[in-house]
Amino acid sequence: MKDAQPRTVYLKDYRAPDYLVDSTRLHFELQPQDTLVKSRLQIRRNPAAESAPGETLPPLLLDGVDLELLSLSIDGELVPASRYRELPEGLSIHVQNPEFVLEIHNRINPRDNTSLEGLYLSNGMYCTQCEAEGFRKITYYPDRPDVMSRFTTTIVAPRQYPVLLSNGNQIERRATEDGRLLVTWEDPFAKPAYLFALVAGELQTVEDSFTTASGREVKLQIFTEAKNIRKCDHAMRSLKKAMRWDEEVYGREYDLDIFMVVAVDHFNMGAMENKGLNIFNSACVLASPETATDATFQRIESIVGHEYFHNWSGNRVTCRDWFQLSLKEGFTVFRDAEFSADMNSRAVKRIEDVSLLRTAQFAEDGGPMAHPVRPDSYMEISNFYTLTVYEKGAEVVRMIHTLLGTEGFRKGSDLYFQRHDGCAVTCEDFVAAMEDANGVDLTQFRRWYSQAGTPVLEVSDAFDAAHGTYILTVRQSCPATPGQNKKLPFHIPLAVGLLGADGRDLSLDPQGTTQKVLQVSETEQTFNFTGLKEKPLPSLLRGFSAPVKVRYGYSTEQLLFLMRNDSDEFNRWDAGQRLAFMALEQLQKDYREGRDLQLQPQLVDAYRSVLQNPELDPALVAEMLTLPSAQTLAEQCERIDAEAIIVAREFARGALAEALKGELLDCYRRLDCDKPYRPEAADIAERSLKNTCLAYLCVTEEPELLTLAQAQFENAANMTDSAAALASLVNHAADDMAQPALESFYERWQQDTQVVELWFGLQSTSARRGTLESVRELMQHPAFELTNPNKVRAVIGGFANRNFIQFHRADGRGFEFLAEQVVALDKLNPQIAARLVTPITRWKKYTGELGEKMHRALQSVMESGRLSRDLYEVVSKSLV
Ligand code: B3K
Ligand code: ZN
Repeated sequence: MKDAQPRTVYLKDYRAPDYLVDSTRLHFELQPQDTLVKSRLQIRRNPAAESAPGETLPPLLLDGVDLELLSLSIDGELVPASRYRELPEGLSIHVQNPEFVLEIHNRINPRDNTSLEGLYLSNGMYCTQCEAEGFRKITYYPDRPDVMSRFTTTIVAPRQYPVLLSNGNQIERRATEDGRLLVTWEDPFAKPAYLFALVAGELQTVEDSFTTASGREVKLQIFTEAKNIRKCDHAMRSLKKAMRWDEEVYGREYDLDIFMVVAVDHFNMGAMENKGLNIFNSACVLASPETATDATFQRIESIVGHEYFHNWSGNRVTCRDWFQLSLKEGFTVFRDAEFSADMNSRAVKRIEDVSLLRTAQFAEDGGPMAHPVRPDSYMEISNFYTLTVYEKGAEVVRMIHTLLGTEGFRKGSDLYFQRHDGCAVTCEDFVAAMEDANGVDLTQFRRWYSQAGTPVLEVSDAFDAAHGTYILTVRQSCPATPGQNKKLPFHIPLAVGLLGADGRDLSLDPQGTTQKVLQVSETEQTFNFTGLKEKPLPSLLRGFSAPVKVRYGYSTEQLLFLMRNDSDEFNRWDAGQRLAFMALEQLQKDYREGRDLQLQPQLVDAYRSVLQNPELDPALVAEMLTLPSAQTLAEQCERIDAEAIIVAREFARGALAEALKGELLDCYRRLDCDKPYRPEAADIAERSLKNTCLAYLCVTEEPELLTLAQAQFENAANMTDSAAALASLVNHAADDMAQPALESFYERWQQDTQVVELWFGLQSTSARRGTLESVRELMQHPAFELTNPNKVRAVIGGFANRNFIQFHRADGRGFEFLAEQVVALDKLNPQIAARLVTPITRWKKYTGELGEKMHRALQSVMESGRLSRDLYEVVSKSLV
């Protein structure tokens, strides 16, 4: 385990590497506890490295963690101990020539590697995860992304591992003299070590092919254990769609003759874009209609797209250092979001993404770990694979797209790929390419990369009737974040439309434009719209054109009007969210002040008309009927009163269900048909609305409505309907109805890992009293493994992140439980532990005793003994 040395790495200290590695030959002899790694590196002095005048050659520094060094030689000669030093995390070697061949032999232990970084075993299959700094757990190497090398990899393994994979093309496959299998792969593209991959196992494959725009045939293969072979079709279809989309939208073709995907059960995140050999968490690639929900189908499409798109935005052009992570991640998330929007409903995809941003990223930006899209420092880079780097980073790229337009953006991306192909570059290089291709100046815009925090726009307006001029005044500010007290104004593209009294968009110029992107760049600015006859109603931040909070004093009537009329579907939904937010705030206040609770009748009427509007996309209706989550409400509070949030939201859901029972039931019945399952947008939309109605109906806890859920559960022919019904039963039915359903579900699906994970999640997120106790029991279940991140996320993560009600129980036991699990996990898998602790790091925002209890739980983690560097960074920064 890495120790808790609080070393901090700073962006300002970046220096080009002293040495380059032109070629890397690796040779693996696989054994569970005793894998032998031999590497042969062709090394030379980097001509671009800084060197002091007259300086002799600097030492060669290699990273290495948890390795047993067997031998070290240079140009065929063993290096004597006097010429190298073992460091806590690597080697320092005295160098005599500017060019040499370094050979290293070392031993590693994949079986005991529970960190899931480096080379490890998952259900008997060998696999690797090297990003960000996992290659150093395989062998000694300059493990930094600006060292790019051509890799050749030989794998020798016993016969029970017939599939031996690595990056690039297979160039050799034969038996060794002692009867083992030997396979060699050669990757023609230079790459950093973080894109290295190796897989060995007894795997089956699904094959297909793709012909690129220029007519090259690419072999596509998905590898998985035999039992999952029928769950690969959707991923394969998604891959081919992604390959075509990248050609059409970005002009980017795939560059090798083979593209492989491997499904692995033990994986720290969703997937990894290793060159030519993507490795996926099984949960993010395997699906069949009987076993996966619509949400899973869509997630698979987007992750397959994401990893594939990295081949250009990440692999061909990579990051100079890890501070530049958003260069590849922000851009690639933007690319995958546009891909999903093109394949499905654009408005719904945007709503989902913005909801995540507003709930979780805004909370991160307002919490103790807040950092800019391009962080200035870190203790452990794994802690910076965050919503800020990914989702806010994608919003920053989206804003550039908005500022330049589709064609301008494409010119910029073409120039970026052409200029930097084969190089390791910076966020600055990305912005410069966008500027140079379009002749624009994005100097001020760059602050989005360097300043943390969520900007707030206060908007007010006035109408000068005498001149027909409408004046919008925009003031921007940004709260202080750790290490950044004062912020300079951002350049914010603010998309607006103006609605007339008839609900139609007004023309904003003689050409009839109905939407403008205002360039907000000062602390306070006014924008005039002329030639208007009446005071319009502004529709602000259309499509969520910037990751900011907009404050404007909308009245209830104005929000109802926008909900009915806004031509921007996103803002129609957003008006409903604002309305619900106002109603819920009032309820919280009433609750705190001891008044009877009553839901605003206008909200009920608004929801009724949404439900009865046949013109709206059912998926959008489902989104519009969904109240802001408790987490979203919490994020928007200055201080969080969890109890008031829970009471208000539960009350509102109950009141809506009661008032709209008839309409919900009609809608449910209309959509409850047994069409054959297709994971297509139109069908997904109908199921989503149907199940939203079912969830509301079950809130009433009326026996005949719960029977609907029971019937749906028993008759469902797809997992979407089955899981939705079961969730309603678990949350709202009495035990004698819910328990048998849970048991029969497990009985039926116990052999299916992905379904068992879903089953865990349904229970850990149950809003019913006693969930914490069931969560503890689930951890004793034979299917639970603390060493499997998916199981941990389903059981512990489900409870801590997706069960606001039970996690925040007043006795603080939820927090204590989390602290206990985080400490236990840190010994096995520091990355997962550091991520899991997040909910209790926000203790400062909570009011009263709950905040104190959360604080104590966090402190108990710190006091539990030696922490990994990952967990230490998060906990120490959150305690101050
Ligand atoms: N690039 C990987 C993330 C690796 C995380 C390492 N801790 C997956 C992705 O973003 O595509
Ligand atoms: Zn990515």
